[in-house]
Amino acid sequence: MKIYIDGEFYDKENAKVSVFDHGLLYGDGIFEGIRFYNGRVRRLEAHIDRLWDSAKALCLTIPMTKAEMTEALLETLRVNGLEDGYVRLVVTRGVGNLGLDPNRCERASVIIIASTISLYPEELYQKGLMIITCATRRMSFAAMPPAIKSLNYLNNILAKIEANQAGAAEALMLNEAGYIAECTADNVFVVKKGRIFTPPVSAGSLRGITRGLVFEIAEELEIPITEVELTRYDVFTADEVFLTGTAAEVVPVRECDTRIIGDGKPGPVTHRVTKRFRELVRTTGVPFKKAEPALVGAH
Ligand code: PXG
Repeated sequence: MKIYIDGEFYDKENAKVSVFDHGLLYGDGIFEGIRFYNGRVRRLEAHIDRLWDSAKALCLTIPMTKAEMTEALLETLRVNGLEDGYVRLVVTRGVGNLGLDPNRCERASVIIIASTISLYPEELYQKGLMIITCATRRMSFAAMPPAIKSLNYLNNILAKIEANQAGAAEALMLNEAGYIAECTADNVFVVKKGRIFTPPVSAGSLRGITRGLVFEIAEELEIPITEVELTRYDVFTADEVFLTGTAAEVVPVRECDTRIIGDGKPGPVTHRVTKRFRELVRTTGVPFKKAEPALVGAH
């Protein structure tokens, strides 16, 4: 495994950051979790744009251009020789001193880690997840906008601990008004009478890249899709519920807070969306392999 740090590649054992990095000391930094399938990076441009938006919101200067970041990411995939997997882009505030002032950090650090990922076994995609509503509320956007994909995930981790304690796969997080925000690393979708509903990002969620893909797929398949405030009642009484995320992809929910969703089996809308999702990710996206020199110009 070769890990990119600030323009150099390091073996796993030697890939290290300073204990004075504010990413470690204060969670001051941002990241993206990106999937690649069949030698193609899924929605790379959208991930790079979201990284830059997170940086803008935090007054964090990324020390390279979007084109340079894209090339560094593709090069990391090439040197690691993977076809399918997960790549983590991290930008930390960089090395500073003890004291939270970001002005003391001279230069942000860029880290790129390519690996493999498998969140849930295939069985759960067939059967659906059991989830719970947790007591931990999604943090208010007035305090820390959940749209910033920051290195501070403690709000989500507190929720995940509740899910673990309940033996659930995920935790449904509500906002302070009691409306559904999202799960700990996934956006939430509800299907009722053939229509798809999902909370607006302003309810307290990340603007998920997979979420965006579901909007495109729904439009293509002519399934009506609407952003609307949702409550637990809407989840309990839904025909189908599914979650989306880079890691989870599109995953059905079977049960929430002991209520069985629909007839307890992943429904037809979830099936159609999942099928199209799986086709799209294998055939679209940014290819990262260089053509074999002998083949260049062969056709
Ligand atoms: N909400 C939150 C809070 C997330 O962290 C999503 C929704 C789904 O967004 P995307 O863009 O992935 O469709 C996320 C995504 C990890 C990991 O390693 C976390 C995410 C994605 C990939 C890996 O924990 N979070």
